[in-house]
Amino acid sequence: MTPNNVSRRSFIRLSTLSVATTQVIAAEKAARPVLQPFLTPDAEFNDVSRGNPKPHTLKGAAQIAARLTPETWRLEITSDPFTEEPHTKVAATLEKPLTLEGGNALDLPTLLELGKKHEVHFLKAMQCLNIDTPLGQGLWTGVPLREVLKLCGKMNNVRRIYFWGFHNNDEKQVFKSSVSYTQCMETAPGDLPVFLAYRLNGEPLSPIRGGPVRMIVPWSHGYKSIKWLQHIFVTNDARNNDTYASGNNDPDSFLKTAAYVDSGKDKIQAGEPVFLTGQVISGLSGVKRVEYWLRSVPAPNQPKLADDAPELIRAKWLPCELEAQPDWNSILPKGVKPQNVLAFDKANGKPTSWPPRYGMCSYMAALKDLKPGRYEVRARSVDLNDYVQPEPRPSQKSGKNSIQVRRFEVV
Ligand SMILES: Nc1nc2c(c(=O)[nH]1)N[C@H]1C(S)=C(S)[C@@H](COP(=O)(O)O)O[C@H]1N2
Ligand SMILES: [Mo]
Repeated sequence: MTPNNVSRRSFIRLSTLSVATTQVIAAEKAARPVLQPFLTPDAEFNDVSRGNPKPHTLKGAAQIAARLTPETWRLEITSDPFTEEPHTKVAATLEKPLTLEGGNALDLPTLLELGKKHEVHFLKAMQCLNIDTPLGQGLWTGVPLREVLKLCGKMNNVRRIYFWGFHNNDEKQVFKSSVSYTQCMETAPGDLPVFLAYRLNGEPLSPIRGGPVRMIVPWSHGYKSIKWLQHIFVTNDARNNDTYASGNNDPDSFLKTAAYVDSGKDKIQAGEPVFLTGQVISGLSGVKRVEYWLRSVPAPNQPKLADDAPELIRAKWLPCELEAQPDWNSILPKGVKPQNVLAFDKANGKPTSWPPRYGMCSYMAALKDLKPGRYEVRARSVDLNDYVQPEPRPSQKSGKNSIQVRRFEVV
């Protein structure tokens, strides 16, 4: 996939930028950087759904049979009888499993009722561990997993909690993920719980985004956020057997801090204003700044510089500007106060960091005084521990974060 999907770049939002507009020359005033919308409309997320047929394409009787309508949706919660020496001597148990067979599987009205007491709202950038474009960012609303598990009474000998969604009744299509018991039950101050989401940007979760109900694991790449959720399974097997583990990925990876570069025009008229734009995700280690490096390249097919090339490390990287925070009261869905969004300050109604924890925002830089010729521009993030992208985890198996580059020619 190429860096960034131009179809999503439909909003011109100079008004939210803190550019010193008085200083921009007349030519620059004519053109403005095009930024991604801060909240991605549901239909504009990039979709990486699996399944044959994909569950969200089911219609009518097939959708009802799959229990993927709000009326027919049911969630089962069961325990794993698994034991194995030497690590798993006893099996997990639930006092009151919820099953279709037992007639007590959880339905949507009951989940929404639970939401009246326990509802959480959280901004999250959805990003795949294997894709070099952020999929989108939403305000997700739902009920913490730990509150849902309480419906099953006492749990014993549970070390991991697995979840999966509708998979066409074909075991080969199961896509499952898990969190540890501790990750489900406890949340560090300022951190965020795993939850079952039923709304995105204030609207019921659509079929393509995983509705009626999807899991959201705030700190993780998308593979933990199971769509079309229908089954939760508690086990005493302490190993991580997520579907993504079989793809040689780190199945306990956290979102990585990384800057992503938007694509742009290949050819630019001399004198035309040029902006570098993109998005930066605030992963586990936060964002201190985003910086760019512009260089001229002699040949159109100049080989790509490695991310650890001495030239790149020694280069003069300049700061990019982060977009200003939006007006939260106008951007959040009706009825959601900024103070009530997790990771927002209760007193001032602003996120406790910018970009928000596990969220993203746009960045930009005006590239000035470009003479005719070929150029390359790169962006990289610097995290709150001063690690410069692609550090501290350059391995792609815990999330892509190679340094992205855009090439163009000034004619
Ligand atoms: N049931 C189910 N859930 C799933 C997947 C899937 O294939 N099936 N893919 C996961 C992966 S790998 C990612 S990156 C995200 C993508 O979420 P999106 O399609 O809403 O952008 O969904 C996750 N949830
Ligand atoms: Mo993914």
